[in-house]
Amino acid sequence: MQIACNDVVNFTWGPGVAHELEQIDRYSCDAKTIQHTHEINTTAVVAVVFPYPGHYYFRCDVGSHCSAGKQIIHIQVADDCPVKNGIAWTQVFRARAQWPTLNVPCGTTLTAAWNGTFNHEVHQVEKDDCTSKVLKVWQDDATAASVPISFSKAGTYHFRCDIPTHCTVNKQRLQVIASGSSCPTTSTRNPPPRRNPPPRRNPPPKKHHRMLLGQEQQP
Ligand SMILES: [Cu+2]
Repeated sequence: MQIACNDVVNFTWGPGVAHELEQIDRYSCDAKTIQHTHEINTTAVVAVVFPYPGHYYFRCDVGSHCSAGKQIIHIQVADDCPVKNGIAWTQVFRARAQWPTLNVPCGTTLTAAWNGTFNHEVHQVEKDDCTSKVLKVWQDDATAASVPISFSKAGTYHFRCDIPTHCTVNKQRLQVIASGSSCPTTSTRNPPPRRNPPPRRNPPPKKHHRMLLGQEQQP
């Protein structure tokens, strides 16, 4: 399915058989779940707005609904966004749509922006929910804002608006996964090999030696 940037897709089912909606990392019934978009329910209308170009995959994880029932979908979002890398809480007000998890390459800067009737916030939080601990306040209560958020390291990041009901009712939360070859590989990058200094008859005074070491560690 091909859609334009900022289009809203409504996933609907019921009443009757229970389904759920999970965003997955590739088009396969064995793929990894990256977001529980909607928990199991017999009736649902799940609106999802797509503010960032790329490929998105969803499936129903109930029984054999994916494998036998073919309840799996690939959504391609065109690169025609009015604001490049822009994400606006105002978009999720439409149809009370929620955002899918955005997969971005390291080095991406997303700009959370709004300007209008309602105040919003951008809080970076511990988990993809409405209650977990706030780790960083990018923007507090404001009618207008333009907040660039850069993703320089690989990882999973969670954001939400903490204005009452904006997360719980209006789905103002966002999960971003930064990955790819442009991510710094801090855990595997070894420091340059250090040669042993040649033996010295008279070592320099200790204070001086420490200063040299300090300079050596500068990048
Ligand atoms: Cu809000």
